[in-house]
Amino acid sequence: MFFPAEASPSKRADDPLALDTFVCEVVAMMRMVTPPLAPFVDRLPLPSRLIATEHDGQLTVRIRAGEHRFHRDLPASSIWGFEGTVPGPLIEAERGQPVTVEWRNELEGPFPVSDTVAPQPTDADGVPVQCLPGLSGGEPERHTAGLTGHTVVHLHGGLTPASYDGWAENIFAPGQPAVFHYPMDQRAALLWYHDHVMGITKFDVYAGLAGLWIVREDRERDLGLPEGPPFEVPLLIQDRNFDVDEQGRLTGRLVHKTDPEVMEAFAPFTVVNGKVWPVLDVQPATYRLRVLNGSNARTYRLVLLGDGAPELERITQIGTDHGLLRTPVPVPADGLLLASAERADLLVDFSDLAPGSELTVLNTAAAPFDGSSFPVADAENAADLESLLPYPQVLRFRVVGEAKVRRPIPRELVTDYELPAAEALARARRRAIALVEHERADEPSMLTMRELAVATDADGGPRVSVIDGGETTRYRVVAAHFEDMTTFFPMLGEYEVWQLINLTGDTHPIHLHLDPFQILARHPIRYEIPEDGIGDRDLAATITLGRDPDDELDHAIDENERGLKDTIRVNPNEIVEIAVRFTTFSGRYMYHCHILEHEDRDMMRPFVTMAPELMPFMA
Ligand SMILES: [Cu+2]
Repeated sequence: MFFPAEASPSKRADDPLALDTFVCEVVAMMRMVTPPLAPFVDRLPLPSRLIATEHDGQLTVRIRAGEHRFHRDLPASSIWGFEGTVPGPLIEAERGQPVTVEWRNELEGPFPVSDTVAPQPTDADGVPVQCLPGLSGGEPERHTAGLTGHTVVHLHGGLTPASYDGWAENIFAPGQPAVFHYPMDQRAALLWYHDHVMGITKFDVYAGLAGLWIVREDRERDLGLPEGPPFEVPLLIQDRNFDVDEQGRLTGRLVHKTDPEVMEAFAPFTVVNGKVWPVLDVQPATYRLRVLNGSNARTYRLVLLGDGAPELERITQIGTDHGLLRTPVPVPADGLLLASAERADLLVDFSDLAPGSELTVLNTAAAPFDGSSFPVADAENAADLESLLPYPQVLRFRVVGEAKVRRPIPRELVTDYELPAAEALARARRRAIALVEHERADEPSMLTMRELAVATDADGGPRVSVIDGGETTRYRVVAAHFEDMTTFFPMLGEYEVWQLINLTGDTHPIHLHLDPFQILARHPIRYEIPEDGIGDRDLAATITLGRDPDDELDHAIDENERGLKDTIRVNPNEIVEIAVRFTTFSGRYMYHCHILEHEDRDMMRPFVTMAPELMPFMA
């Protein structure tokens, strides 16, 4: 039985009103604990493989409408997908061997997702509407229904020339040709490709426009790491919701639902490689799992349980966003955190397990995610409606067969990166970006980035003051919205330090296009924003380095974050410092929050990478 922590009967017994509320909550929970779909009955599907070297590096991927069954007991859903499938094909490339993809847009309407804003955040029983299927009284948004299939493809994690990076405004209507060249001059890693259209990425990705892309190289083969089936398994994790008919039966139609209090869509059903709560038969052996969180907004904290007890020690993490870590690391003690767009390369040891053994992956992360922890020992009780986590189930492994193949895990994986030297950082250009939520009357908040520049005494207007011990730095806002003037012109080959200052209550996964970066620090902060301190362009705030006494987050850097990252979680009450260096391509790129509802509502900004020789000619 899952009781929400605050609904314990003992707290309420002497207060009849509270007892009423408690009974309601229990009734609501009872309704929720039996999922409307049976978990762990569908086999985990594996995406079809498209191996670039088998096609001389020349690929054609059709982008088209299709039908997809998310669960054996659901009717087929209409989707938009690469090759008409969910997820799209798994593209496999070799380091140093360029790949050309003709992204052939053959989309046709109608748009396959019902988008709605429910009129109330909870239903009559007090259940948050985002935990429930159906439109919850919301009207289908007509502008979304009218989408006709404009798209542009971004290869997330790709070191791609700007012309082929999928700039959000350079879009292709159905029938318009898009041939993109990917040099693949980059480390082996799990990348992913997805739609990136300005303002509607949240709908197009939700409709199905996402797929995995693996870059391979001999260095990994030399380490004896599993490659391909059956021992290497890609896992694309997303959350989805579906409509219901008048009898309350699930229809299979995809629903993107937000509500007046939560502008992100957190859907109740977890889908892995396109199936709700699937099961994978595994041999007693070591498996390599290539995991991506491809959800719009949901963060997962993945926990592995056998017989109800955590078995995280079976998992060794060997890689992150841009490939292998220097050495293998255990996953964090309370589970593997993956915010939207983060990846993990995992070795999981099933070799000592008897046939018939089962291990279950659960999610313990609340939504919206704010960095809060959840005890791993309590993972079976993670279901919590208020946390928009009605069903923690993700995936089950079932052991079959007798063969035992345990692979030794190399103690050293790679040596091709290290933290930049202190002297390079000391002379590095520093940039500061505040993440703010601008509340608006009668419409959803705008999540924005405020690019900051050090203010001089002559500058008027509001200020952002950052107090570090006895030293105060004062900033002014130089850019607020996506279409504002570009202010970041990093020079190729030179390190910069970017400070991401979170002045909101949520964790934001911040993604930089092009080269990977490394995390340097997470500094706890406390801050004050005066009333009306967040205007359309302005920002006034006083930020003090040091922990707020009420702040329960540890602001630690996890071991698995010390690799080459392209997406980093910036928690509430913290400044994340990253070392950024662009190395290859000059051009206009973007950085943004990877919560798609945030990215589409202005949490995105451009930067232009510059060849140093051209700088003298910049006006
Ligand atoms: Cu965000």
